[in-house]
Amino acid sequence: MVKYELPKLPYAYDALEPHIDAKTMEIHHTKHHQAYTNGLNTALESLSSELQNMELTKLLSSLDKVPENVRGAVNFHGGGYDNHTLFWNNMKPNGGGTPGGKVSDAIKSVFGSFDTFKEKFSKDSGAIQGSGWGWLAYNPATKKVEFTTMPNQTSPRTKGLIPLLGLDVWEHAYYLKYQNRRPDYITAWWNVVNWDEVENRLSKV
Ligand code: MN3
Repeated sequence: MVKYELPKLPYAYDALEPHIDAKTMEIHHTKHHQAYTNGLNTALESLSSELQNMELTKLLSSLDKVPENVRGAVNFHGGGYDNHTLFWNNMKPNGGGTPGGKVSDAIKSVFGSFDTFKEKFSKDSGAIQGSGWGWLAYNPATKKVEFTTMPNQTSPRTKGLIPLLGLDVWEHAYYLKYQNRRPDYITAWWNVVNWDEVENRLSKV
């Protein structure tokens, strides 16, 4: 059976300063993401070998095939594993700005303008009650991008969507630096968005 391992960060813990502080990054990666990794490995132990060997992205979009007694654990820890792997890579030092290429076109065709999209993404992610994520995702059914929020660690893949850009708004992602000021964290986060990675993901759908 595949044993998932905590992926390495593509940059140093302090690389996203001052927008996201080093201590938050270190704890988020070595404690939280590690916990989802461990939880996923434990959940997989009770699955059939067919499901154990399925790619995680496929497994998350096929949760109906997972026995009910372990489905919640796969949804939570598998989603947490995949979401955070995406998250680290959709940030980079000196990121931000506006996207170009296909991402820009896709956003404008749905939201009208990048600014309208950014405002909606920020506002609706900020309004998530409790823990969750804001996502820009590609919908293969409509062949368009869309914005969606997801609760806790539930992956957009569970709705048949392909995640392009995710924002973790769990308190563990910002509390040390921003305390209760989630909107300030979101405003700062736009400065580290890695649009090249988003373009890369969209080009593969
Ligand atoms: Mn997190």
